[in-house]
Parts: sequence; structure tokens; C-alpha cells
Amino acid sequence: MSIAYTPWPESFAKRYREKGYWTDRPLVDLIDNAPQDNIAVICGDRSLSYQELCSQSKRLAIYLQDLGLRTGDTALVQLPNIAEFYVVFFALIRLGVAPVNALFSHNRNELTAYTEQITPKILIASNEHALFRDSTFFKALSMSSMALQHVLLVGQSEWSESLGAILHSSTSRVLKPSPSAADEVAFFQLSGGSTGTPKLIPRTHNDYFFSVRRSSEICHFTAATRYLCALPCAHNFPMSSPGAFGAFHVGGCVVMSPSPDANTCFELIARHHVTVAALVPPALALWLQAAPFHKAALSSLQLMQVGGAKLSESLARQVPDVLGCQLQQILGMAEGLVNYTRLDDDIETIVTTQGRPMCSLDEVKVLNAEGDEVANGEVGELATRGPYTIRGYYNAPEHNAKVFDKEGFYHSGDLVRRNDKGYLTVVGRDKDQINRGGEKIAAEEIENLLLKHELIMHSALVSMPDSMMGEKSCAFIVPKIASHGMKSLTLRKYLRGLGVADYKVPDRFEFIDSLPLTPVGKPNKVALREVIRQRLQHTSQQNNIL
Ligand code: AMP
Ligand code: DBH
Repeated sequence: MSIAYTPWPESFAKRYREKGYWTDRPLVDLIDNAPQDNIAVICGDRSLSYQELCSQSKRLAIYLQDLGLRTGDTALVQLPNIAEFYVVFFALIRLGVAPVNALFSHNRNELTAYTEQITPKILIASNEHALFRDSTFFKALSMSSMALQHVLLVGQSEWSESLGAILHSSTSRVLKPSPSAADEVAFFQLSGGSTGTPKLIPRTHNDYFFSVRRSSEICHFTAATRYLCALPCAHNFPMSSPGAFGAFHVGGCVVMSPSPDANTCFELIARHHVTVAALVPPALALWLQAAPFHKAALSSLQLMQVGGAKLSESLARQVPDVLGCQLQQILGMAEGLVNYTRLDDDIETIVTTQGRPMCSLDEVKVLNAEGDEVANGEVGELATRGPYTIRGYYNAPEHNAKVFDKEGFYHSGDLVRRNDKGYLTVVGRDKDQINRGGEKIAAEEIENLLLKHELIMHSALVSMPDSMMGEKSCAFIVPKIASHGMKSLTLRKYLRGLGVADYKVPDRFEFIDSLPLTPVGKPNKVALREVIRQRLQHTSQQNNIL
């Protein structure tokens, strides 16, 4: 059984194969074909060679096969930045079991939503996460989703099998691999989304493998590359742009960091001679502040990749001097298209644009509100299709009809300007999403949860400017009764009680009597963003006076 997804039309698939972009190989070849004695992953005091990564993932695959997992099944995985993330990923890929890799910051709300969508047979998680300290949540999840019968945990646990014990057990059995076909779904990426339920992104072996290979080439990754994985390992950026997989493809080494914190990372860079790191802009800002005191520690660093949210030109300009390495900007999306500034681009291009598409068959249109293409230099919405950009979200026909046009272009909701050389600069957004320093929040998801509160009549979540994060979130609340006595603290507690990931809990609440509306009667978010901008400005002026 294969997993249903919206395929590329035959004529496109043919072209992608003819061009050599799609090679019909399973993703597990990334590690199976690497020089087996090279170090693949460094994680704390452990280092795993490719041979160990391959054999551990085979050992786990045998175990999972014995449990009854088969091609076309799905798995829910939530792991922190540890080597086991890759062991688990490739074990599942060997069997044709497609995982959703939830972020470690995700909580009950998100894991439940993913479970409902993919009905996984197994959960693989860590006892470091509060949800898995005991069996309560897993039991509830498996009660509501009957297919979910198995659980494996990293770390000691009294109520589940231990992943570590399986990986280090011996067996004389040989795995019968059964990966899904290369043009079938290998795994699901997560979308930052703009809708009530988070949408899943089906990625095939062919399309993902290509994006990894081409990215690795653009960024000049080699067996000498030592890539620091400091962003959440399940995110598309550190996974594939070129990320850990780009390093695996060329037999390079991935150094895991538990967080993007400057001190933690600087120590790892110095100890393991890291050559490439990838960050979101707020983390970069903290590195730039800390770096002058740690120049020697950073001497091996050659390339600093920044993406996920808009990088200010002023921060960008500091990178070469302060970090002593080259900057690369990346505009990517888990749906596919990834743009890179090239390593030999002039400095102005590198600091003022977010790059150009990675390959010649990436088709990009910049569209005005009427859907017509605008001239270079003018602002419009970025729409794209290509050899690694999906043609539809998983099982979401209604939403797909809105964001994919008849020609199969994905309308990203990003407002960009394209220059004559094809480089894109992000200037804004036309989607109901807050980009909190690279972490995306779908406004509708939080608004719907707030509306379940018995004292709330209307809610609207909008972005507000923040000097560190770029954007933070502000919830405007219209209470059902005027003398409501509601406090921000109560609503934060309420949302946490619903199991919402911390980064999605609004940074600020504003209580108002009614929401301003657009002519068609929707909440006027442009007006609300202006209200909060003015209030923040007023507060900061008052603080300056005081
Ligand atoms: P996601 O849907 O979570 O994969 O997020 C992809 C979105 O992140 C893009 O559509 C952009 O809105 C945003 N994004 C990614 N990289 C950049 C960047 N370098 N500058 C501005 N926005 C970015
Ligand atoms: O924000 C993103 O989703 C992103 C950023 C940079 C991404 O998916 C990527 C590179 O591949």
C-alpha cells in the first residue's frame, strides 16, 4: 500500500528524470553510499560512523518489521537534537514507513493533530519531554487513534520499550528492506501553515533527494564539511538545505547542538572544528553579540547560513567581520522551493537578497492581486512549481484548491521583489501567519482555541514588531461581557492547559470592545497591527520619558 499524494503530471516527471534531477533512488542511499568509516554524527561524547548509523538503523528496522510495520504505514516521531533522530529516520525509510517528525517544542495539541491526520502505528519519542514522563498521554492518544499500538522511548522508562536497548542489541537476522518507491511518499514535512489544523507536506524520495543533492553542491559541501545542527533537527532547513542530509550525501559530519545558544554552539564549534552553521535571525543576533569575546573559538567556521525569517541588512553586514566567515541567505519552505545566495555572489547581493532558486527547472512567478505577473523590481506574491515543490498538501482538497493554482503553482503567501538576475527579496507576507523569529504560527489555529473559551466572543491574532524576534504575536480579545475581569495570565494558562506549544502562546493580549472589520466583514488585521504598533510605540516613548 502506498500513501496517497498529489503527483507531478507525467510530462513534468519525465522532464525531471531526463534532466537527471530525479534518480529513482531511496533516501536511505544518502547514508548507505557514504564512506562507511567516516564520522556521520557527533552527539555529546558519542560519535557514530556511517557504518554504525547504517547498522543501527537496520537493527531498528528489523525490530519494527517484527512489530508488524509495513510499507505504507506511518509513524509519529518527536525527538530532540540527538543522533537517534537520524537512526530512526533511516530505519523507517528502510521499511517504507513514513514519519511525521514533530518539533521537540510541540505539545499535546500538535501531536494529537498529527496523529488524527496520519493514524500512525508507532510513536517514537523521548522521556526528556514532559508529555512522556508517564504513559498518560500515550494512552489517551492510542485510545483516540486505534492504529497506534506501539511506543518506543529514548531514555529510561518504566512504561515503554527503550530505543537504546534495541539499537545495541545483537541479531543474526538480515533485514529485508522494503522502502517505498522513489516516486512515493518517503515522509511528511511540517508546514508553518495558516489554517486551523496544521497541514502536512508529503515529500517523495525523488524530490527530497534532489533538493539535498543540489543544495549540497551549491553550498560546496564535501567530506571535510562539519555541519552544526543547532536548529530543531526536524525542521526542513537543518534537514535539507543542505543541512544534515546534505552533509551525509558527501560523507561529511553533523555535529548536534541541543540549542542555538551562542555559548553552547561556540564550544562545539571549537571542539569539533565546525565549518558550517545554520541559524534563524534572532539566534544570529545573539551570536553576533557574543562573538567578539570568542574569536578563536570560531576560527574553523567558513559559512554562516541564515534563513527562516527576514534578516535585516544591518545584521547581515556584520557577519563577515564579526564571525570571520561568509554569509549565505536562504529563503526556503518545507513545501519545496529553496533559494540561496551563491558563495561567489557579490556582497551587496548577499546582504540585500534572500537568494535565487536552486535549479533551472524551478519556475517562479511574482503575481499582483489580480494574478498577473509583475515586472522585476515590483512587489508581488511568490508562486512556484518545480522538481521538489509539492503539488498538494496531504489530504487537504479544500485548502489545496486555494493555494495551488490550475497550473500547479504553489502560492506561498510571501511578498517578494525579484531583481533582473532572478534574486528574490522578501518584503512582507500575505498569509494569516506570524513568523516569530523563524517559528511560524497559524493565526487561525490559536484563534479557534481561544474561541473555545467560555468568556471569549471574538479573537484575532496578529503580529507585532519586536526588535529581537522580528515579530511576536498579539491576541486581540473581545470578551462576551464587558466586566469580564479576564487577565493575560489566565488566557496563557488556558492555552497551555489545551496543550499548545509554548511558542504559539500569544506574547501579548489586548482586550477590546469590538474588532474592526474589513468591507467584507472579516477582522481587519491591517488595522489591528497598526493599533498594536501604535500602543507599543506609545509605551516605549513613555519609558524613554521616565
Ligand atoms: P514553513 O512553511 O514553516 O516551511 O515556512 C516557510 C516560510 O518561512 C516561507 O514561506 C517564508 O514566509 C518564511 N521564510 C523562510 N525563509 C525566509 C527568509 N530568508 N526571509 C524571510 N522569510 C523567510
Ligand atoms: O523557513 C523555512 O521553512 C526554511 C528556511 C530555510 C526552509 O524550509 C528551508 C530553508 O529549507
